[in-house]
Amino acid sequence: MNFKSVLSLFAFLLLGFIQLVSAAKSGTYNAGWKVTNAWTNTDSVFQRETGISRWRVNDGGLFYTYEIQIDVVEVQGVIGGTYVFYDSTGDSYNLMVFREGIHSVSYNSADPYILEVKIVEGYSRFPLGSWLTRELDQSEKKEYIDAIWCLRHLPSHLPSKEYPGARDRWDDFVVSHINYTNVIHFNGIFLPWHRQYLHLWETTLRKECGYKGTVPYWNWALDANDLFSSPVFDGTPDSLSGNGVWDPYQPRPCSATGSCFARGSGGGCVQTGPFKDFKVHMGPFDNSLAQSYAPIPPNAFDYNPRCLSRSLNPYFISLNNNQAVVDKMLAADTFTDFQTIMAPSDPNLPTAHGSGHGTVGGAMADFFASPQDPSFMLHHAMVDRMWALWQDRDPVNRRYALNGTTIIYDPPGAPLATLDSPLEFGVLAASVRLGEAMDPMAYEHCYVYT
Ligand SMILES: [Cu+2]
Repeated sequence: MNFKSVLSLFAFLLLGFIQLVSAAKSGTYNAGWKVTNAWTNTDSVFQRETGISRWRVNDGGLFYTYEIQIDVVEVQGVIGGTYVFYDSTGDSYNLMVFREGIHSVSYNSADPYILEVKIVEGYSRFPLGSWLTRELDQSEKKEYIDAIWCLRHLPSHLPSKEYPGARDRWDDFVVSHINYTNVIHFNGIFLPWHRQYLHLWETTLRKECGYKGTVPYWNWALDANDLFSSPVFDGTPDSLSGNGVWDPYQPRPCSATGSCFARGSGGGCVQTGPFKDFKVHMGPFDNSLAQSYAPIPPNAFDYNPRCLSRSLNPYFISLNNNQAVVDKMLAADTFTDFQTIMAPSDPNLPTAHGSGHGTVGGAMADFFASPQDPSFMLHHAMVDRMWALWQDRDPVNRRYALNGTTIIYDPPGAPLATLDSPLEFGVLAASVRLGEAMDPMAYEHCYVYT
């Protein structure tokens, strides 16, 4: 054994040792932390189970800030975990942990005494630009924006002869969505397919772009009354760019079956924010091509580079994505009632999902190629969040609740969606069973929403 291999054996043993002692256990633990400014050690059992060795709290007037020393990097084998702190009023505060060291969590509370700590294995998806719960800070927003730009600079995995429009890794996601549009919307496949798709996007950002965070979600309800001030679309460097410039000739938006709505406020190219020079490569598609049993549109993957267009449209968001709609959706008794508000099989009904696309307009309203807009994944993270929160309210009855078919608009006689229906993603990943995308904490999934 030479010196180098002795060294690597030593490193291996050391690594094994660190992993052995550094796994905290998922679960809920009594804390009973008094509000004190002095560093206070936890007892040895608490420390072993949670990885938290000491804490203190600063009373900052408006906010209390807990500083917590965490000596774990793993929660049951997954790198990263979410710690949820419950105060004595029942409010909770989340902390996502990727690294050992001192972490801080700030909040305002009528009674900041921490009663319990819950540890959840895996990642938490946080909102972008929400100030009500925890929001991404400036550097985290920049990390997400940089990570998705990174996909633009990685080569496509598709053959350029058959897919001339697929110029980079981002486009691989666009191609997958175009390919399956007629079998993954307005049906029983919709929610699980897009959950798995988000997961593939998130893991690709991590594996190929070194991204450490999660896909943020766009909390529409916070923007429903003032879309133009949305931190997601206000055009600042931390946003996902702003509105498109005014195009007087932009037609009114219409559904696939011909219902038309008020036009948006832009229609032209996005000229502000981090995506002002962003190019979309495929489409545009006529939404009427989305039909039951229809083939993929002709020349679907042709290269047609142009600017990112948008047409922010307050009409949709104010009606169908406001807090009352969110509350009603979460209070739905049955999956059918939930889907009636989120995404029923009839494309002419007002829906939260469709209205999110209509609110952004332009490329985001292109039924086939909407993942070309950087806000697509944030909108779908919110759709997924609504579904996950609704499921969590009654997991026994709702975790595997399904309805609908495997064909767009659920035409009579179409095969029903079941837990064994395959979800296909083309070049992005091998297919999975639909049942593998029903639980955010099972199979490949491991995340919670704030
Ligand atoms: Cu979609």
